[in-house]
Amino acid sequence: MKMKALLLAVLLLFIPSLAAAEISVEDAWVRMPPPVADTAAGYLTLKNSGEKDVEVVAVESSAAAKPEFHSMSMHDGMMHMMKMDKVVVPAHGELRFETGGNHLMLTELTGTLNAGDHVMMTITFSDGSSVMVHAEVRDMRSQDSGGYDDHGGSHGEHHGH
Ligand SMILES: [Cu+2]
Repeated sequence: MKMKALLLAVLLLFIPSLAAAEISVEDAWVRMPPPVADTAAGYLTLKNSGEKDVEVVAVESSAAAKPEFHSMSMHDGMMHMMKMDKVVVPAHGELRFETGGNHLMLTELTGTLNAGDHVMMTITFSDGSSVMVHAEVRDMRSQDSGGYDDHGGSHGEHHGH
């Protein structure tokens, strides 16, 4: 038994650390979409405590057929969003998806999302490891400032201040 334990300990020294072990997920939530919408925006921060950049290759969720990471940019005074081709969490750094900026887009929702629901997502990295994310659905209608916002045009009436 002792030999086995020793062997295992030696083997573990040579296993490269998986991306999933280096990544932590914080502040994950989804904006409650209006009832007729088939998309919802999600936000989260990915933190990388490792020595290497970590690339996200896939995101999956039972709540949406096609979750995507979107970037926001300003062109000619208009906000545009695009699917991100590369999603990289820098070594000893973080990647934020937050309101008014880059975001997670749950497209082709599979059902309705209500405040307090939990959306489960799986984020997979280029080494094949993955993390589970629980994002709570929040009703932000009373807090929307009415400024430009991801999908501002598609999320119903604004209750401005
Ligand atoms: Cu988007």
